[in-house]
Amino acid sequence: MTKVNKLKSALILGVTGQDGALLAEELLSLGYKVYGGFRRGLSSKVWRLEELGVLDQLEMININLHEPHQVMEAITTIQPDHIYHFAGESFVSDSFHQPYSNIAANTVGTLNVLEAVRISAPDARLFFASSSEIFGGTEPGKILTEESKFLPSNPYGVSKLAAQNLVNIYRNRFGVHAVCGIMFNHTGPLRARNFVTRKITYNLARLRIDGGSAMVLGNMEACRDWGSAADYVRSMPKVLAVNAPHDFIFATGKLTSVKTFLRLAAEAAGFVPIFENEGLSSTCRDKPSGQKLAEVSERYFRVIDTPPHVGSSARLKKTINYVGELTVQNIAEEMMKADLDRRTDGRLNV
Ligand code: G4F
Repeated sequence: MTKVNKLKSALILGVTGQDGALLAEELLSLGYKVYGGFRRGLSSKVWRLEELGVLDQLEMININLHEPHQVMEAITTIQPDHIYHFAGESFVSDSFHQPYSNIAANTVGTLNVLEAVRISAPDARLFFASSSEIFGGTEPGKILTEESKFLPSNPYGVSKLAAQNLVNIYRNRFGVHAVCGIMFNHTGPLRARNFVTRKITYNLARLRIDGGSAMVLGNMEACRDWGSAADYVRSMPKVLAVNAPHDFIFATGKLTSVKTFLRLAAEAAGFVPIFENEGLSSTCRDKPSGQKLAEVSERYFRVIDTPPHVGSSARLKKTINYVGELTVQNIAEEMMKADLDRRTDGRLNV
């Protein structure tokens, strides 16, 4: 690891994921020396960094957040000005099957980062990616704010809330400059395929170009406040530049159903989607060809699905003048284009 003194430096934990890769690109464009933390063997896939053309500009560091000494050593050596912590488990429904690893990755991992900052890089500024899952089923029908009650409804939400509480304690008790971004669902072309938006665009590209069987979804009526990962990530360095650390909701305030996202993406792929039947019998077809695009199976329904909720980014707007640029329709179109291009180029494993 080489420390370059004249540049501002940033360490991104979880650099191979959607947000990590986008932020790496953003920070490089802002002139930062960027260290990319990744966990070898678990999330060492670098396709996003390659697609963005930034991999060779990063200094990649293997850091297992479960190992306090590794975290401490990396942070002590690099002495980053900024640390962005995205590493951990992010697939909500897995957290019911692997609650221990969820809590270990998301809560204990964050504790190890906080301890390393407190002890060996007390001047570093830390951004922690928390989640709207900390709200669970709280205050139905209301627009959620940073002051809303936290009531997680799955182990993932609990792991993020515990980590967020730790961040708050380190900020208030030890003076660590730490910010939590309470991230509502955000997506874009670099989303992993297990999340529903990318599952949809990946499969629509397959159906458009190669044909084959319809994709199988869970609850098409489920709704989320979907924002643009690129919009959110671009504002993170601005949030860290603010001298008073705080927690901030990143949200659009608008709900969209899985069905609507499917319709927008299918239209962007050149289909004319029509929906038939209800519930488990729901299907989506292309009207002119009759090709079946999607059907529903109980297999993808969740034991407990977090109810729809929307967030207010008023604090973010007020503090850094945040304005999201992309609508859900823009996002669906961008994702669809990326997946059609990848399939045309034979890049299917991303
Ligand atoms: O895309 P999803 O898996 O994302 P989910 O559960 O909202 O979690 C994401 O957002 C959270 C923040 O709000 C993050 F904390 C978390 O790390 C992650 O980034 O599911 C979205 C909705 C759910 O209601 C789900 O039940 O889509 C519904 N859905 C319907 N069919 C499906 C499917 N989800 C998936 N993954 N696959 C389906 O076939």
